[in-house]
Amino acid sequence: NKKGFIFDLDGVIVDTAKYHFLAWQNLAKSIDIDFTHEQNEQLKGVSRVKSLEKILNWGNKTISEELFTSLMGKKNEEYLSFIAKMTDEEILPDVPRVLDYLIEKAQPISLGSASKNARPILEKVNLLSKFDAIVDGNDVSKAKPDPEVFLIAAKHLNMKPEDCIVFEDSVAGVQAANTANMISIGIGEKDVLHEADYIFSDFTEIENSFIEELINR
Ligand code: B16
Ligand code: MG
Repeated sequence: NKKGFIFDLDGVIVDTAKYHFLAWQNLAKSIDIDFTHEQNEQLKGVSRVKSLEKILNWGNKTISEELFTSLMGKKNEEYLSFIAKMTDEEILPDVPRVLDYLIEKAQPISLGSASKNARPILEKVNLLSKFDAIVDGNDVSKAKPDPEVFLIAAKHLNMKPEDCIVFEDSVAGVQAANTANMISIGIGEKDVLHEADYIFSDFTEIENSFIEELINR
């Protein structure tokens, strides 16, 4: 038995949301916009362009295209400077255990992330080699909740969408998985991710016996 296992990156494999937050906060400050932790929550799973559009909207600001492009570049530069210092200690609890169990059971594994920085991050935390396919922000034209990223991942794994299982921490990502006709597993809070087929706080709650059930579904 084989299933396609698809993992989101930020908030599922590593907690890079804190770095996105710092970089967006500094950017907002530089153009006199207040940016809160609650607002940052709403940027989870949202692409870089869409995130900046939202921040400008919240701050009631319109800016020139040139400034928009330069702010995006600055945000990413600062974000990359945080990423550069990452180590495998920043992998979220029990993620390696689940990945290794899937590898032991010869299950195909893909990344399905909105981030354009997915590869360097996986390299930094030494997980790149565990994936059979990487689908990220460089491969898609439509952002989550559009199912494109997960459908491309299924194709790369040679699996039918209904035989794929998605791990996601964002509402948009859970919706994308559901629309793709995949099994959605929310990683995070029950009241936020209630649309998911299954919800866990983190991977420490996901036992190998549950993975085994998913494989044999
Ligand atoms: P980048 P995911 C998403 O990654 C993040 O959750 C989101 O906050 C970020 O804006 C987006 O990637 C784009 O990231 O600026 O690195 O291209 O959760 O889909 O893995
Ligand atoms: Mg995420």
